[in-house]
Amino acid sequence: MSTQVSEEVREALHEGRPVVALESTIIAHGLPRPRNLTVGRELEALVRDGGAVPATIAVLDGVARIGLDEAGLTRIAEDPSVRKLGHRDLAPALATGTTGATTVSATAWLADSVGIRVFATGGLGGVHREWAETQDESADLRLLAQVGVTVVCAGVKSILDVPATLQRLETLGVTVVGYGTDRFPGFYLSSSGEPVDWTLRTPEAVAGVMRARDELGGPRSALVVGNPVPTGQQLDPALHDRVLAGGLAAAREKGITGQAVTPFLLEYLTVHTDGASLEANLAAVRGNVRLAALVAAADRDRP
Ligand code: PSU
Ligand code: MN
Repeated sequence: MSTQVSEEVREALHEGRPVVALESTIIAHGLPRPRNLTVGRELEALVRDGGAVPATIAVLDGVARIGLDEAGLTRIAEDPSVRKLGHRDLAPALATGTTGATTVSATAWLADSVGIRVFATGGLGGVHREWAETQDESADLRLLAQVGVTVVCAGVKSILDVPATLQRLETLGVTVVGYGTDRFPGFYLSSSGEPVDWTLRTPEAVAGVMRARDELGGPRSALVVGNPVPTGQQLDPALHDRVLAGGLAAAREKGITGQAVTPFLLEYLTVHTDGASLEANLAAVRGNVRLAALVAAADRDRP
């Protein structure tokens, strides 16, 4: 079969225990080696600490795996030939026996297809700042308009055009809430400065929205929970703006396009902030994974 759910995840789903999906592109293409493998393991441990079962998702030799074992996770982290797979890449990857890491769009799709309701990541893809020239908008957005998962994220990556991305999410009918904030988080920064229409303050409140959506029925779309990185752990906003401007200019100069843009900018920021952006990124992801586990547990506890 082209999709394989690990035994642990399958049993948890069957017994109605909480499961949290984790994406693998952040491991393969979003974080530097060898730290990425440590982080991959740490994120799974954080899900377990929160009382849920982690389901890291990737494609290994043409098989979509929901729940990776240690060997699978190591391969995704260490093998430089691992491809980056968006949702549209899944069928060709499966048909050709390819190994690849899944982005938010591919992970959300696969998670949803096996009944996983909660997913944690760092920051969503979105509308790129050069959209008028390149029409580069992450496939994450449109896919999130089609699956019923709850995505806990620290907003969208601040390398993007945040207001345009929020506008697209509105157009696509994707529900966006702030967790403990009335501002949309700014990934490396606690706030993007942009407002959100709804604020929720507890995992139970998020689970309540999930339940209300289930009861409403109608077209499926994701619930985006914007969970800010704690202000004490955010990247210095002035440093962020300065280095990001340099990174965008470098990407333009080098003619970096398509799937390569996001990994290029993430790495540029890590190098040119002496690793400070990486620490902020990790703090954001850890917070999201912890919250996702609590939300998944609250969702399972519902009356
Ligand atoms: N969040 C992170 N690091 C990442 C990503 C998200 O903290 O590397 C990845 C996600 O997999 C997301 C992808 O789906 O970047 C977006 O890439 P693109 O802009 O090419 O769609
Ligand atoms: Mn893109």
